[in-house]
Amino acid sequence: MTTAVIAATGLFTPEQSISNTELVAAYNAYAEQFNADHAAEILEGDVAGLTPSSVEFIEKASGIKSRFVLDKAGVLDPARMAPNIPERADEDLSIMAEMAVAAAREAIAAWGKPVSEIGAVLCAASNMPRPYPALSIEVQQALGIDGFAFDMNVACSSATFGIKTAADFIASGSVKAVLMVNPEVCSAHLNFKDRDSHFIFGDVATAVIVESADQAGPGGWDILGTRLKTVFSNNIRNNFGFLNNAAPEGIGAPDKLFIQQGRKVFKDVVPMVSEMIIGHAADLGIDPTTLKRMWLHQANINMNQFIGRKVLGREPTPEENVIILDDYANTSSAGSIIAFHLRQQDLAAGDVGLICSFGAGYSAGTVFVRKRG
Ligand code: CO8
Repeated sequence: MTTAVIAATGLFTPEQSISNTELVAAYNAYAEQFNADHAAEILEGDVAGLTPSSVEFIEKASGIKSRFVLDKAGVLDPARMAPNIPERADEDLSIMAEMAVAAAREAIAAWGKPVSEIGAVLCAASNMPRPYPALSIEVQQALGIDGFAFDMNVACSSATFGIKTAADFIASGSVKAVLMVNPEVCSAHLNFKDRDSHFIFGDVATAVIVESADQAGPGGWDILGTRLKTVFSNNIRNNFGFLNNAAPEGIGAPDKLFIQQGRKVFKDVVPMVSEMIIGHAADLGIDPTTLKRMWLHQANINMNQFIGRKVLGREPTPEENVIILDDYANTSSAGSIIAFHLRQQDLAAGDVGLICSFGAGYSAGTVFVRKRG
């Protein structure tokens, strides 16, 4: 069986960002206006008044301080509370393909090989802009890649599912190299009018090149093992879809955006992921306490610290358990890949680390990697 290597990664970060202070000011202005507009109904008890959001709560509950977005003005406009991302003509590169291509170009440059060596493109992300043509095929075309492409969606776990799919293609001999991209425009699916979740997500794109070990040059990371798990749950859900057009209630209800029972997610997912990591490590003959680095999904700092402690059996150092969600917020599938992309250069050949995702579905993926010489 041919083993696979993570040969290169790339990252696209939007230029605009929103601090917690800016986000909370916009939400509170919206809430104040809502309460003024509904003063009589609120007094009668027919409508629930909105309570202000707070910077202190957001930072303590999530660890998030800031998030990158495609459109700051729309999100911070209390009369809009959503990004304004103009639709593009069908002939033009779509915004998500543009983000993915930018991340992919960085990965391809780092890889240093021609795109003719790539046999497949996977677009693995939480939300696709349309059912068809597949976004991955648009990216494939924009980069001039032959072969085939398809989209896959496993919410926040999409990237690890994509890496495993790529590694399995390589193991079976289908292709020699795969480009996987993770464009995430989470701001377009987040309900900025919902105090409980308005702070959670940001926009970004990542790219990963997975290549056959028998042709890979020096550098990169050997994939030692991949494991996936899914367990159905309604605790994170988004009902947006083409059937909304056919339903009497139509598009635009709050459940057509991201909704979650955050506490339940926390309680269900932390033990599931900790056990999965420890079990997978044991099956690979890896002592998890010796892991040099963990690049976990970036949803919530308390969640990551809990999982880190469970896996390492002690308090991990900030170097061991990488946190980038303070700057990026939750970027769904891209989070663990941003962490991996930004915080790996200092490790030595032979060091073993873990890329791990978890999220809606529920879904979780573990990818153990060893730095190559
Ligand atoms: N400001 C001030 N107070 C607040 C706020 C706020 N913004 N929000 C809530 N509060 C209050 C609540 O009202 C509550 O008050 P009280 O005790 O008086 O009732 C109190 O704070 C505590 O509220 P919670 O119990 O909700 O707070 P938590 O400590 O549980 O923290 C979190 C909330 C941060 C959401 C936390 O539960 C969490 O992070 N959970 C895990 C979430 C997670 O990982 N979800 C995965 C989502 S990722 C995914 O897979 C989806 C993919 C789709 C991506 C694209 C979509 C955009």
